[in-house]
Order: sequence, then structure tokens, then C-alpha cells
Amino acid sequence: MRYPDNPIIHRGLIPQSDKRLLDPSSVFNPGGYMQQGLYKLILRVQNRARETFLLPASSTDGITFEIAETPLEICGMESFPYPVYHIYDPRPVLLEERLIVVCAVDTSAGCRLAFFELEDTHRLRYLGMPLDQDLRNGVIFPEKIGVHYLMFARPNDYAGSDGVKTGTQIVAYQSPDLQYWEELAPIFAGRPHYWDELIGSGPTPLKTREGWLHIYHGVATHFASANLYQMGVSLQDLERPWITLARSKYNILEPREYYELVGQVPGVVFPTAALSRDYDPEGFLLPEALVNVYYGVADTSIALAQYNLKELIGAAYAE
Ligand code: BMA
Repeated sequence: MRYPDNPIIHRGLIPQSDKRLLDPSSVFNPGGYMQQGLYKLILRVQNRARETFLLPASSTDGITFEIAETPLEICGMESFPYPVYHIYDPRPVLLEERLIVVCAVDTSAGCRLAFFELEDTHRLRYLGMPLDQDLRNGVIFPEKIGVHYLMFARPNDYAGSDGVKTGTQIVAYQSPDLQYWEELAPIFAGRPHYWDELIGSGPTPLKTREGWLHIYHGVATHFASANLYQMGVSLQDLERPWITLARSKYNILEPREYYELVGQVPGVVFPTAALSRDYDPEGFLLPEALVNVYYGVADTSIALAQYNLKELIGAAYAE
């Protein structure tokens, strides 16, 4: 299912008119959304000062992207409570006509999630921090569940052998207004010794007749000095998404190709966007929908894997 010409976006494709982006080191972990039939990505680009920029990209076919020349301007961060180093791994969602982007923020106090709104296609305005906790991999559901907004996120409450804080559990949070958030329920935990020991949500979940399709990453940590990042899928109940209906026993993508195995962080496939054009009039993915999954490879480039929805649902239930 990998696109044959992967990686579809790599550092050689970044326009060279903005001096902050000259000869960049990497472009990876893109957020994605559909707008007026176009595939939109927000790319994470690092330059050789190891500064992070978010760069919009747009495509008519989901494969060839036109990449903006200038990074998104980030404004409103004066009210953020900590010094900020990097804003990264954007997870956009179209919510009631607004484009809300959840980002991870590296701060002097650790990692935080922050919400932004995309304005005029080129500006990200800071809206707030949902919780003052060390969290990453935040995704907001594209519609209210009952009277609440719902977010899955991954508390960073576990120190990996490399000292980097990570986590073993995905948790649901709810909010009446996108501002005040409270913990609702744990979703599921990593499976020690197997493919998904450490976990985190990937793309914004997709609505299907069978449940919310939730793609996540799992890390196997039991290989001597290497962490192996893989991709898996779960189905969450439509009305009560904190209930897991099925969860892939097997990973559905693992580092095998050279571009997944070699790079800044070797052995990483990291799904961050899942986009499709194939919805029914009520907003559910069609049973045979083509789903494009964009994933960061080796923290260096971006690759594409294409699935039929049936395959993804089948993978969640595979014994
Ligand atoms: C995670 C995040 C991602 C990164 C991945 C692999 O913890 O930092 O941004 O792609 O590790 O290094």
C-alpha cells in the first residue's frame, strides 16, 4: 500500500526563497485536512539551526503537493506561560467552520499541547492551552460528542531509556467550550513486550459507519538501543468514542523501506494525517473509501500509504 514513489515530500522540495528554510534538514510529521476537495497538509520543517517551522502545502490529487514559500506566522504566544522552543506535530481539524490546530509545544516545563486557529491561510493564532500537563499527540474529534468536544491525548508520564518523556496510555478529555478541559476516561494502554508498548494518537479520527477510525503509533522499545515506531488502528464507538470496539493486534505498517529505516531517527513510521474524498452525504466514509495516510519517516521525510477503508477496519479486527 505504500505509494511507489515514496517519500512524496522530502527536503529537496522545500522552496528556497525564504532564508529561514534554506537547505533544510528535514520535513516530516504533517498534519492534514480536506478543504473544498483539496488535500491540505501542514508540514513540520527543521532547518540547520534546528528551528521548527510549519509550512502549508496543498494538492489536488493527494500525491503532488504545492508547498508554500513562507512558514505560517504564529501569533498570540505572548500569553503562553512558558518559554517556547518548538511548536510541532500539528493536528488540524475542521470544527464548525473553524480550522483548529492542536500542536505539541516544547517548553522549559516540558511538552504541552496548545490550540491554534488558522487565519487567512497563513497565520496561526494561539487560542490556549487545554491543560497545564505534560501531554503530546492531541487530536480533537471533528464534531461534538453529545454536548462536549472530545480530545484524545497522550500523557507523558513515562521516562524512556533515552531520558525522553513519553507515555503508555491514550486518554480522552472533554470540554463544553474548547477552553475548559477535564479528563474523561482512559482509552487504552500500551502492550508491554509487543509492537505497541508506548502509544499515541495519530491523525484526527475519521467517522465511519462502523465507528470512529483511530490510527495511532506504537513504539516497540525492546530492541537494544533502537525504538521502532509503527502504525496501528482502532475503532472507537460512534456515540461513546472512549469505548474501544477493536484494536489491531498486528501493526499495519512498520519500518521496512530504506527511507523509513535511515534518517535522523532511524526506524520510524509516524502517522499524522489520514485524508479521504469518499464520504456519503451524511458525513460517513464510504465502505470502500480510499484513505491516504501521510506519515513521517525517520523524522526526515514524508511518505504516503493508501488503504481501502475495509482493509483498515479488517486490520482493527484481525485475530
Ligand atoms: C515522538 C515525537 C515525534 C517523533 C517521534 C520519533 O516522540 O517526538 O515528533 O517523530 O517521536 O522520533
